Amino acid sequence: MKRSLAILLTLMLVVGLFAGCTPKQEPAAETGSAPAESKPVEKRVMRIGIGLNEDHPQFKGLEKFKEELNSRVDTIDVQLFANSALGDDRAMMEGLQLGTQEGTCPSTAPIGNFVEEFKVFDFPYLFPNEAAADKILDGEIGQELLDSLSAKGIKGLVYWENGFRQLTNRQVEVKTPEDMKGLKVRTMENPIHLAAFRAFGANPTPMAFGELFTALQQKTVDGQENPIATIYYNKFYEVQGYTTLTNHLYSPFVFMISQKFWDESTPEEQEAIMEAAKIARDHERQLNREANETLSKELEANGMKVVELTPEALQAFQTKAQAIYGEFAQGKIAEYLDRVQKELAK
Ligand code: KDG
Repeated sequence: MKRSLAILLTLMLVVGLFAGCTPKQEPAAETGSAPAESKPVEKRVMRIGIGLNEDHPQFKGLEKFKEELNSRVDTIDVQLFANSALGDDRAMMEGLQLGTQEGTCPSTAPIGNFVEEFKVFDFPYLFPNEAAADKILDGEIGQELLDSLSAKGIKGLVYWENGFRQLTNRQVEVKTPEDMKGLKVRTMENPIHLAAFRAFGANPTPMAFGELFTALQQKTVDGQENPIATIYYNKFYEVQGYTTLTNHLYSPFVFMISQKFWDESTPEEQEAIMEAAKIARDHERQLNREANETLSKELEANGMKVVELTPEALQAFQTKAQAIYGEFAQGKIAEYLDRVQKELAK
């Protein structure tokens, strides 16, 4: 009797113990299905690479993107790579197509090698100011072009800003196109840029951004052209003597990810990616505009001479630029150019 009472008490104790250890379960859904097991969240990696360095507003924009995305979803692990660590603009776009990386933010210049119509943004002196550029890029024309990337395996999210490009060189105080005669200038890999610099009188050569500083240092090229923020943050003043404020081209960035990554994202993730990309765009544009406005003085403080063009000299550059429009405004590019110019004229 005593023994069976002991067994009974032990059994009650064991059952009681187990009941205490079992995690509380939510009541099963009304459909009667089993309660969902809590699995650790599996994160997908989103590797984003750029050519510029960590000090540049572009990288700050990517950090903002990461922060905003993380605050919305916890399923994406954003990893950032600066300084062409994943390759140059063109190689990184190919990386999106091949699936070796998920995101990048190139200038529009190399994008024309993937989708011809993008070359509409490469005509010098097209946009008069940033506000006009924002209107076109964030409007219908900009969106159509972003959408055209999907056929190439790329999801164009939004436009960020590289900005108005300026000429730098080692040895000549360039005040007019005549001063550029024979100057060996690195440009991005784009036929319209090359033609524009030939029209200005220079001897242009395309080169990946990652090779540029060394090429300037070793005098393989005499000069290059980029917005003030890049000239400053990449310390081109260490190897260049002059900046001429030519403002010859407004250069947009396109923040893009692989179409595959986008398609594999849930609607909630897609919404979060778009929201974060837009917040980061506004942040990046603001930082970049501040940098482009204020850093000329810093270039001078670092020993560079910054040259402002007279209205006549600016006109001379614009006239030479205009002369190449006809050669490149063909087919679809011409259609887009016409639409952009009409929109700008409004
Ligand atoms: O991260 C962007 C850079 O890779 C590149 O687009 C910068 O304007 C640029 C250039 O001159 O190559």
